[in-house]
Amino acid sequence: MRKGLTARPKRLPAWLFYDEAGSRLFDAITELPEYYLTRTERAILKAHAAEMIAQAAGPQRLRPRLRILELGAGSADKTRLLLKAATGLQGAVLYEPVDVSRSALEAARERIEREIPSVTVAPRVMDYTHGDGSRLHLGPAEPQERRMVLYIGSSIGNFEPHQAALLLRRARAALEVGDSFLLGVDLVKQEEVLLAAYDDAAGVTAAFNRNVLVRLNRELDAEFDPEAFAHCAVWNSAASRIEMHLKSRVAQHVHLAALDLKVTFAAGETIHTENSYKFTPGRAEAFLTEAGFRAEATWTDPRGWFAVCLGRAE
Ligand code: AVJ
Repeated sequence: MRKGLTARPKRLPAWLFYDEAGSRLFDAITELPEYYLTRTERAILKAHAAEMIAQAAGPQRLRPRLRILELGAGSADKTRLLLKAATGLQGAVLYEPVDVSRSALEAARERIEREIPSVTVAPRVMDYTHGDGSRLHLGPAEPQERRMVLYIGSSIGNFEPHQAALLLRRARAALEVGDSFLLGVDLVKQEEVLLAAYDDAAGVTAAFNRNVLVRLNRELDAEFDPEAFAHCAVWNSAASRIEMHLKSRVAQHVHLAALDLKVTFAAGETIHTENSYKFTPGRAEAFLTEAGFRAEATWTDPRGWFAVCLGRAE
């Protein structure tokens, strides 16, 4: 936090959003009329879950048992569509949701085991995003099993392209030939649509953005006045990303007692809080290919707003 708040321009990491209040605000965002991402991806999964599962399992005569692991599972709401399809194909399913939030995982486990009794949920509290270059430990699979890794929700859009590439390579290194990786990405579209999704009329995304200041107040004894910062969403077309910033409405000093730090803001100065990369068609497939997967299939919605791609470890 010290590094980011003393940098120019100032910045904070995007994982900071997801404390308990922030996770609740994010869930509220997914239901906003402007936030098309979740709704669109859910419709794609609803229409094609059985196909996705069958494709991951491979040709009928070779069909191994799928073991499904999800990176950044959160509340795993959309995942239930895939799990239901998997139970339709093979009966019992082992599902391993990975997330940094223990509370989200426990809620997901409780709900899934109640709603789909043939799924066994084995949650793993783990930060899969760090440990550059180090191995991703997925644990052993049984010899007759094939892994399917889910990375949906366009979570990969929060990474810089080189970090996204590294994460996919780490995932590939943790898999065996024949395993698969399902990647969900948000696509480039009209600027007005993108901007509205990150600056909704009800102000939920603004509250989500300002919540990082509320969190710093609580966890680092800081004295931010969240209302002294305006929520800004910007489309950076050169970088193909939506950026979120907090813009100081006035010149001010903010003290962070736990860091023994006083941060100075000029009027209009910003803190960069998030990048959300948007992909052109074919880009997600290229990422998978560069990481050692064969891009086998892509499913999209009628408007072409979101894509779900299946990569096979080669
Ligand atoms: C969870 C990273 C997919 O980038 O759309 C939502 C987070 N930020 N509104 C996204 C987010 C602002 C979201 N991801």
